[in-house]
Amino acid sequence: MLPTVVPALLALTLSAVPENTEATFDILFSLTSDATLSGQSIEDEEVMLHRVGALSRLAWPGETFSALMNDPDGGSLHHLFGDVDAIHDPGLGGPGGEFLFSISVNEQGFLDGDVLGVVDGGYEIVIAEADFLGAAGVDDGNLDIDAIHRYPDGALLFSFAEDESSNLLSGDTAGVIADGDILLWPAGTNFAQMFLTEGQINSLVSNALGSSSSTGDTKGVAVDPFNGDILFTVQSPSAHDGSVFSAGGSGSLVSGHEESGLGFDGAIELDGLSVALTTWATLEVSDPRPAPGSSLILSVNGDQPGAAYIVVWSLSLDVVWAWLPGWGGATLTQDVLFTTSLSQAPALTIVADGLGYATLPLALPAVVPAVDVYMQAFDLGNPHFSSNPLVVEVGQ
Ligand SMILES: [Ca+2]
Ligand SMILES: [Ca+2]
Ligand SMILES: [Ca+2]
Repeated sequence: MLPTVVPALLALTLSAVPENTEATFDILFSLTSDATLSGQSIEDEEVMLHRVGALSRLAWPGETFSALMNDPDGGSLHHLFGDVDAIHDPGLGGPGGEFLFSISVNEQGFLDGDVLGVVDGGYEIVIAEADFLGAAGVDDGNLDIDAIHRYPDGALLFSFAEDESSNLLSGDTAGVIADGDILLWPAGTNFAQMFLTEGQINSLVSNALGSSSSTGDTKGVAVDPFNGDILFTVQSPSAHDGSVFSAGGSGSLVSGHEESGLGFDGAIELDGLSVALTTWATLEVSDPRPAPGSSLILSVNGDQPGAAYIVVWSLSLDVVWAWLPGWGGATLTQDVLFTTSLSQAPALTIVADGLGYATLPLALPAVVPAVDVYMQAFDLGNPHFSSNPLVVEVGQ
């Protein structure tokens, strides 16, 4: 479906706050800053899932991002991205739904203006910062992507993290693409175009909240999977910088995905937004770098009460991943640890409670070698077969 700007948008005036029906889609989001959720620390590089009426839960723990980094330093510890500031779930059949994202600073050879993708064995650059520079006419050689949505035909919605001067495009100010603007890059073309300016987004949010608002940076963009409406998050006002807005209805809050409904212990701001099209039970670890003799807890948090999971271990991620339902790939190398963990399947099997939550406490021996242990959980009884992989860096 090709996006179009509702013509009435261009002549918005303040009107009654629209009545909203609750969203029937789940969202993925990332935070601008670390926060706590029911006492659990959530980091700004992690990606959360929210279903209307439920607490948010982790979808992409930091230990999954670092596992996929595949130890590029050659050192003992995996690099963990400082912050993820743009996310998109295309809902395809590959690993992580063929998840796309951007980071907020240049790290490990990746640029903050690159769009990265999860592929067999790790990450690849799907759209390079240099391509955005050309498509948007940004001539200072540097930009930071902070919002992305890719349509099935390849057309891309995106936003910048900072204002950029352009020799091709203008938003509300001639020759300037503002950080609040959303651009459209049609499929198969060389150039992007202005799609929604920051001023238009101000009007949408003002209409949604029934009060005049200056939204600043647009920090996330997505598309309603049922009606094609543009969804977005903004930097301001602070009471709603953790809320999802829709361009539908001349501007509306997405009911059920407001900041107050996401379940965090305090105020939050979202810097990445996607509709969640890929679903899996998430494997987490209480301590990603446990010391010898310490204890840790593995947990699987999904939406399948009573499901039985087997947690399988390996010393490395394989280079080629077999497709599986759920997270989307069987990532573990079938080495000696893999075989050993399978042979101990009864001890590594855990059953989810009525909320779909299962835990496996582990006590490490007092003497263990420094080793990376990769883990993935598999549910033999339901279609959400594979969890995300993660890495636990023992004794390091
Ligand atoms: Ca983030
Ligand atoms: Ca970025
Ligand atoms: Ca932006």
